[in-house]
Amino acid sequence: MFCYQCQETAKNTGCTVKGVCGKNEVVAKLQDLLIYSCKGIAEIVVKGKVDVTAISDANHEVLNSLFITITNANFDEDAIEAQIKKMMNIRNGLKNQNPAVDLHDAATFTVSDRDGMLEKAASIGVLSTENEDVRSLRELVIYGLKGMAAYTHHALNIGKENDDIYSFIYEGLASTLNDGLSVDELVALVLKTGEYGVAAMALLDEANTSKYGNPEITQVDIGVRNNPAILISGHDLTDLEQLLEQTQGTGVDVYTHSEMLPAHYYPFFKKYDNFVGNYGGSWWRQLDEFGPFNGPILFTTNCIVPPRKDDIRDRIFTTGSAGFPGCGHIEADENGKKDFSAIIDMAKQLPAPTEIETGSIVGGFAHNQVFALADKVVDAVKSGDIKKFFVMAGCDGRMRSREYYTEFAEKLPKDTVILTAGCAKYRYNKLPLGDIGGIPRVLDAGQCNDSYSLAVIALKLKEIFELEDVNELPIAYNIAWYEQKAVIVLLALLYLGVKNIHLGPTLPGFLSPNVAKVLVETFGIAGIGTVEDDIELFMA
Ligand code: SF4
Ligand code: SF3
Repeated sequence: MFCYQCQETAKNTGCTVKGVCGKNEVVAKLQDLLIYSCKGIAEIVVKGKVDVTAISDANHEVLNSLFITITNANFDEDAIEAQIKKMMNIRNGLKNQNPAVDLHDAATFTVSDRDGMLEKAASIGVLSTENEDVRSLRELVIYGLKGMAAYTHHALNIGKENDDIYSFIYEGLASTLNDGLSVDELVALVLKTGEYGVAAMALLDEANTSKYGNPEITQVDIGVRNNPAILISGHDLTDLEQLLEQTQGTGVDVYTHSEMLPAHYYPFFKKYDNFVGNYGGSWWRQLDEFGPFNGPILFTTNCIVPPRKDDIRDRIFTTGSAGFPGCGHIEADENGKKDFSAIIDMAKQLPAPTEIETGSIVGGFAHNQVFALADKVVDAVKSGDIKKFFVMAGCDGRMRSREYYTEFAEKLPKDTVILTAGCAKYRYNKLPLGDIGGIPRVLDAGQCNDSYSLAVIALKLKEIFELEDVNELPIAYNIAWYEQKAVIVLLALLYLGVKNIHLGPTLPGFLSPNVAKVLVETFGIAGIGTVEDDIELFMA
């Protein structure tokens, strides 16, 4: 196996024996082949000039397949094998209807069983692209597409689609098979991926806010009540909605975990009185925190940490693109309805959660809420009460070096405000950082996709302050990344013209020295240093 798609990749060069995430060789290879089958479908669509509005099944399953391969989303060999077979059927059907000449092997290969899949996978993985710069750029596009697919999939679950995004996903996937593209053309493709990343995040924002209302300032309880309960993790709000509907009147409470926390900020979910609060911290603490939670846990997406067999595995369920062998998986019916009764029945048999912390956290500062406070914010900037904003969005992870972000938040001057989104927030969202004239010093917009809100806020401030360039604003970007959704967030920011983004705790292992150089020279991308040096640099 070879995988270097996430921040925790072994030695920052690549996992080759087993993933640091827990992904084994079989899963890694099957995921490679799943991506390869998506590339084959894309080749047929692009070369055959297929109308994407006529192939919704392919569109949806390509999203699902890309999502399955995101770090910590799906570890289930059987589920991935079944998905490969599904994609090959879709591919063969498309090929029959849209004959095109000169198709790449990805569009024509055949395998019939697991052994054949693993044998095929060995020759089509990341390392099959020999030139390290081409490989780096191709993978940068693929990882961006994975993040884009995840966000587009959530929007789809709410019934919102954008055919231009599908067209671009096919274009991007197919381009990674094209040996005729120059490095410059691949760099342009990377930026175009960012452009569609903006479109995907805008689509999801529209889907979420049209269905669930605009996030608003909310105090979220982090303690517990004395009822049996279900913990819901991941990013999919439609799963949460269905779970809340089905738990009404059962005596079972629902708590959010990790990236599901921002659901509390939406007006829609406030009507459920069994929607209690948030339990625990970010994803990588789950093996310690799921024990005392006592009840079942539902993963709607990443990040799953492989659970011990004898301990919490029986209480873990997955749905959607997520999966883990031996855990119950809840499938949707043809109308998207999911039956969570098995989880609810299990919850009723188990004790209430054990309290691991008390108090509350505040959030809900997505674009609409911040616009409502715009006068206050602008006044604070003009008076000098707020000197600088720090966008500290992205992912959290288990590396010790991420303590940097907690320390950075603690040591920032008191006249600065952190704008956050994604699970990166857990490094500082429970610190007593105070407020500036009633504006909290940590403004949480929501999930990682709500980084879109932070970009919208920046563009609005640029307009209010009548600036030419978004980089003239007193906003610094110190972003933490882990998986591929952070890659699309980064590419989206680059597309919007944001310069001098600092990315940590390490620069991606998949950036070759030459590609890293392009990003540094063109966009001012930099890594992180020490807290003191970085604060000095940012405040200068
Ligand atoms: Fe390694 Fe990350 Fe790939 Fe897992 S997802 S195998 S940790 S690079
Ligand atoms: Fe976190 Fe996995 Fe990326 Fe949506 S839950 S941000 S790491």
